[in-house]
Amino acid sequence: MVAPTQPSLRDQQHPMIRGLADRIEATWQQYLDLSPYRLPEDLGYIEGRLEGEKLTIENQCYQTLQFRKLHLELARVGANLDILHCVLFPRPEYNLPMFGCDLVGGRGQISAAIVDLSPVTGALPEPYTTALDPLSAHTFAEERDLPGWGTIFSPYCRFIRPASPAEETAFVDLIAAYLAVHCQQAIATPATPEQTAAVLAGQRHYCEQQQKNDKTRRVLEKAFGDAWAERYMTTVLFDLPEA
Ligand code: 18B
Repeated sequence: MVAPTQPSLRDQQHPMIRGLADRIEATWQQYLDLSPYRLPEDLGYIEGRLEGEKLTIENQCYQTLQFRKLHLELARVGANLDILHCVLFPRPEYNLPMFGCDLVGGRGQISAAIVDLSPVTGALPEPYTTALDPLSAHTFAEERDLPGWGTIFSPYCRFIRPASPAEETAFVDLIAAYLAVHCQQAIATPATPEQTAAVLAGQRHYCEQQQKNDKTRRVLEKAFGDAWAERYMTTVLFDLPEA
């Protein structure tokens, strides 16, 4: 056995990304019983080049009883672009929403911070909305508009450009609160095998919409080429569950 390389990328990343990565892991550890999840051999730690700059990607994946895949990805392009991407894919026997968040920044400024719990069959369950309602009172100076493909997001989706370190901290707290609500609900939700087909169809739609994010695709295409970007988006970032 070769010892896994220690995650080191986050030590170089924007403090908001570092802080959120630590909070996500702590929240997972607090609520869930994590088992390892194997990514395709060559896709755990990746290095490429984007316009002469080094692109580094570090993936961390787990699974649990309720989740097929918990994915935390840190990426850095040279010193210019820092990314945190996190998605939780429920097993289709559990009718749970998709947790997703993305932080994108460069040159010391986070430009995009987004979090959502996106339902895949109808609306978010009532215990979710009851827990999330009080969180919507917190406002931020710069709210951003969702792109056209963002029809998958719930009314609780938040998309901002943080205006200060205080807003960065507040948004990390908000993301951690969404994640804690989700973990608590997930471990309290029984399996509903009769809804598996509907959940699968909803997750497939979610992934297909996310694959339309041209900004993500462009970064990957420029560093690794079109075919690699397509493979990465469809097998690591937003893999469609098998029917
Ligand atoms: N994403 N993001 O994860 N993306 O993965 N992301 C950008 O300031 C990457 C998710 C989302 O306005 C930008 O405009 C790369 C999840 C939305 O058109 C860049 C990876 C969600 C936008 C990247 C990555 C999500 C967005 C532009 C793989 C939500 C705005 C930054 C490591 C749950 C899109 C900016 C728009 C933006 C790149 C959302 C560069 C490479 C899970 C809505």
